[in-house]
Amino acid sequence: MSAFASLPLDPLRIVLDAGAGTLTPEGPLLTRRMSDMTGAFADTAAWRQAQAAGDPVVYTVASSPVPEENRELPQSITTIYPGDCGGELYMTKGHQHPDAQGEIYLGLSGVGGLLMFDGERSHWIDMAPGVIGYIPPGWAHRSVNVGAEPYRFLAVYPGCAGHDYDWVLRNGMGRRAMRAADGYELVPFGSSS
Ligand code: M6P
Ligand code: ZN
Repeated sequence: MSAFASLPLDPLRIVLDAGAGTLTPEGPLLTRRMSDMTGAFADTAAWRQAQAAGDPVVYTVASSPVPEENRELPQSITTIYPGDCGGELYMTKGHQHPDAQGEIYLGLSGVGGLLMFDGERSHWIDMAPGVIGYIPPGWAHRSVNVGAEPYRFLAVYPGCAGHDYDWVLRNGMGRRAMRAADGYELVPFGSSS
């Protein structure tokens, strides 16, 4: 259970600032550094080196106060910074919903990709401001910054969905997004070149 007020929440007016990447009123703010990305990047030597060289922030997640509770509909803004680790573009850890539920992402600024994997098939959606990426139930999802500016998107998801990170560590994501001369290149998950 979350630390928030008893259910149901009262109606709420929430202001989205796409430039600042904030939702007001604010809920929890999560900061994920390189050291929080265990098992995510293929090149573990580059991953260790990045931790030693300042442990940079890879992405942040700013949430509204709507709690992750059954029947609620939480929202968050994720900001993924530009960069790569051993050529693999900065990305979220990625997760599967233990309670198979859909989710939508809306691109706010920068350019990115929404990588989905159902255990057999992978699917990539190019994301930009104004693009909605729909994640159907049963598809694990990871977001990637493919540009030179921060990539930022709004997520809206059922509060009962949950986050299973081990699923991604066990099953992978089907493909990896690598830096390429003309932006990015998707390669098989087992390969990093
Ligand atoms: C989006 C939503 C959140 C998620 C966040 C970061 O904002 O899907 O539920 O937490 O992205 O992704 P991850 O949890 O995989 O690090
Ligand atoms: Zn999700």
